[in-house]
Amino acid sequence: MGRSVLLPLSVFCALLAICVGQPREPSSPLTPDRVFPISGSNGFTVSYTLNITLAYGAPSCFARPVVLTSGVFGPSLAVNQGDTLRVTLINNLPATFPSVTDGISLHYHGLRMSGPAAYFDGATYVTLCPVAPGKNYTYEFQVNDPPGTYLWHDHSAGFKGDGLQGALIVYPPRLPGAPPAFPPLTVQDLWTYDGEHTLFLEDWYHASTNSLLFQLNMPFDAARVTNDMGAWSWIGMPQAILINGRGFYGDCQLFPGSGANPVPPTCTPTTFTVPPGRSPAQPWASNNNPGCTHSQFTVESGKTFRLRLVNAATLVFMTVCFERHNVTLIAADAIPTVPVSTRCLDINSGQRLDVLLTADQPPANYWITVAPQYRTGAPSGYAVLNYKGVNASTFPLSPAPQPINITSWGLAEDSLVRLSPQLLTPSSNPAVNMYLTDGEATLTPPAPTKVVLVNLSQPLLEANGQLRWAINNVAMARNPPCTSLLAKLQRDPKRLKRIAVNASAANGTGAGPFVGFNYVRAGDAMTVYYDGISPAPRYPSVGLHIVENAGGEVVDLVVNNMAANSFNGDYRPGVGSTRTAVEQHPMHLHGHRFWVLGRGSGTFNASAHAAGLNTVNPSYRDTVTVTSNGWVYLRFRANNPGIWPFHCHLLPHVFMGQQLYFVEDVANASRPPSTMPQCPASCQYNFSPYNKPFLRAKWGMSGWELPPLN
Ligand SMILES: *[C@@H]1O[C@H](CO)[C@@H](O)[C@H](O)[C@H]1NC(C)=O
Ligand SMILES: *[C@@H]1O[C@H](CO)[C@@H](O)[C@H](O)[C@H]1NC(C)=O
Ligand SMILES: *[C@@H]1O[C@H](CO)[C@@H](O)[C@H](O)[C@H]1NC(C)=O
Ligand SMILES: *[C@@H]1O[C@H](CO)[C@@H](O)[C@H](O)[C@H]1NC(C)=O
Ligand SMILES: *[C@@H]1O[C@H](CO)[C@@H](O)[C@H](O)[C@H]1NC(C)=O
Ligand SMILES: *[C@@H]1O[C@H](CO)[C@@H](O)[C@H](O)[C@H]1NC(C)=O
Ligand SMILES: *[C@@H]1O[C@H](CO)[C@@H](O)[C@H](O)[C@H]1NC(C)=O
Ligand SMILES: *[C@@H]1O[C@H](CO)[C@@H](O)[C@H](O)[C@H]1NC(C)=O
Ligand SMILES: *[C@@H]1O[C@H](CO)[C@@H](O)[C@H](O)[C@H]1NC(C)=O
Ligand SMILES: CC(=O)N[C@H]1CO[C@H](CO)[C@@H](O)[C@@H]1O
Ligand SMILES: [Cu+2]
Repeated sequence: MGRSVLLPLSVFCALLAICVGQPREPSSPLTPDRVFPISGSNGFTVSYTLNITLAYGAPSCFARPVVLTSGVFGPSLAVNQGDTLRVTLINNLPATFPSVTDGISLHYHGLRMSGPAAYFDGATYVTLCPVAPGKNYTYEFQVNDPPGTYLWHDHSAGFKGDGLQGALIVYPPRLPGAPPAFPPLTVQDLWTYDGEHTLFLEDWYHASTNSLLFQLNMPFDAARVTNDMGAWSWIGMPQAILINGRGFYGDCQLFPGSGANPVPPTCTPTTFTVPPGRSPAQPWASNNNPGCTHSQFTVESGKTFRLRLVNAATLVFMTVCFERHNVTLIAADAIPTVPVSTRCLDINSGQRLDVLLTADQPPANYWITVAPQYRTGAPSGYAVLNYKGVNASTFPLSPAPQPINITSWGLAEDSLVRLSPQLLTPSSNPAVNMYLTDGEATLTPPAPTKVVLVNLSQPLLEANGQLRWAINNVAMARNPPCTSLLAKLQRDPKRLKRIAVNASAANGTGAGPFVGFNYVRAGDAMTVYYDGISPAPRYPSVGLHIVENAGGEVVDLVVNNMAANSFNGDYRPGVGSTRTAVEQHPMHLHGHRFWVLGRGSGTFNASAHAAGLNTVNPSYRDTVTVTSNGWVYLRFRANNPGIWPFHCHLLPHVFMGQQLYFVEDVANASRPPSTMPQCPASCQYNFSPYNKPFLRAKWGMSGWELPPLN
């Protein structure tokens, strides 16, 4: 019987005077650096109403349409462990905004979402249908996850790249029987610190995310471009890195190009052009916004602060550096680690790192630099670490650190991220036990019961010349089928297995026009490749890629990151054999945390690599980087009935098919919630042809940054 605290964001806006009110143009909807503590405890319900609207904002100093959440750009949500989180989502996006008819669906990244919560995990059509424009829906579930730093974001269309995301912080449980207090009295954490800041890191484009993503469906093979099909176009580099909703695009004058700062950061407003298709008549297509600024994080001399780093990027891998301050890593994806003292940390999209920073340098302003990695030409981000008493508006006296001189971690540094020893032996300490929420006495990896091997590649579909990302040669459309798959399988667990197509049946010859394109089995709207029923397809295929886990299995998941054209991945004579590129992927698993037993280069080879796996104190997290041409060896317990996507967290990559679903013990899944969002009459999946008639029909002539249609 919990008491309920209703916390509309607008109340916090009023209290803290940090949110924007009525959107105006040009305006700068800012993500405040704020983590608001919420009075809640076991048995408490914490409610948020998230009113999703479109406004004009200039987080990077360039005004464009942005998605706001109750008037705020990317607000943080917070609960105490054991609280029930109730989120009422109201979709007030205009029906003409690109892809908004696909609806909104919220994912709570890193949370286990077990039992009835499985339906609120947010991968559209896997768990629930999305919330259509003009509709609302309430997600409600208990949060029993380890205290730490998580994030929430849209998991339907591309809206998270337009601002529909924020940090999600789980605080320790409230002390049982403690009197009401604000902030609540909680179980003592493993660390003590004097204050905290959240650094929410994003990359930011000046065109809406869906208008960029949809061009990935046009033919990559130039020979397939017809009068009615535009050519494939990569989303390109972001225009800015945002730190708590503030970036430096157009502010190059802050970095004088000579003297103290010989190499200005990449921010080149002179080369910026109005995005294709955006009407020059739209008034916000202007360049500089003099009101914009950078984020500042104030610390007090001699005190220690917890910094919560969240990489919520669409694309960019980041290295975060602190000028003249080493920070101590204390947690990765919320799980406590062996402390590591370092000046810079690597953080990939979907990952979170918690660090302690002690303000032990002479009082001044210092740079916090976010350097992009693996994407030459991507911009960098800057914020200021400000000592209290020092004018926060002045820049540090030292030149801004140059991203080109900031190197990413190698595998050796990365292997320093290890489980804290406190979690490896049974304990009666409540501060330790609040991290042991996955049903185990310790976080020591158990012995495996099965191995799943998957290969990543980037095939070109012969049917239509589309470029895809595939796992075991299967590229998966993002939104199949047009209903809640989990509700369907809960009623009929064997359904997918019954309709599964033996993958070898979709292999083709490599010569015909339809190789690898939506081989549809009569009577069902999708192709299903069921791991274990047959070998992986010999030729690139499109369909559902399912791996079934029985309850209680311990799954070893080995991922090889292979050349683009592996597995007959490019049919073009001559050209195809040269398309051997690889790139890194941050792979995220829903509903679980996994042990990262090992990483290396090349493909995993048991006789060479098995002995080197760390089964003693590997990191335990939910998002891991698979390096270019590398492998990663993961282990997780299949103890969470539901359907759990395993996918790359780079939005264009998952859009192009880089995911599979673990169908786990669905016979033991909970029944669906009593109310579910209404599913659309028909669903348009992201592997549609996206020719000009389709685009016109989908968006009309709304003028929202469509590619030119002629
Ligand atoms: C949502 O925000 C819009 C725009 O500010 C406003 O018109 C509408 O009344 C809000 N809806 C709710 C339920 O608060
Ligand atoms: C949600 O939608 C229902 C049905 O249209 C409506 O009655 C209710 O007022 C809406 N709630 C909010 C918070 O907008
Ligand atoms: C600071 O971090 C660097 C690595 O970035 C490390 O080599 C050095 O030992 C650290 N210094 C201290 C005092 O821990
Ligand atoms: C702080 O610095 C800004 C920018 O240099 C300046 O405009 C402002 O006057 C300074 N404030 C104080 C209190 O010195
Ligand atoms: C970056 O590194 C290069 C070569 O190591 C050096 O010449 C240059 O001064 C460095 N630049 C900065 C801004 O530190
Ligand atoms: C993955 O690649 C490895 C190395 O080439 C190969 O041995 C294995 O058969 C492949 N697995 C699948 C499912 O394609
Ligand atoms: C797939 O192959 C297996 C073994 O060859 C066979 O038993 C099964 O009937 C096939 N399933 C389908 C759907 O073709
Ligand atoms: C795997 O490793 C063993 C032992 O190092 C080596 O003999 C073998 O050639 C390797 N296999 C492949 C496919 O590279
Ligand atoms: C459901 O879970 C129980 C125990 O948790 C297990 O014994 C049973 O096999 C599971 N059912 C299925 C269909 O996997
Ligand atoms: C659809 C198709 O071409 N299927 C072929 C896949 O490969 C097997 C074995 O080579 C053939 O028997 C199928 O006809
Ligand atoms: Cu990827």
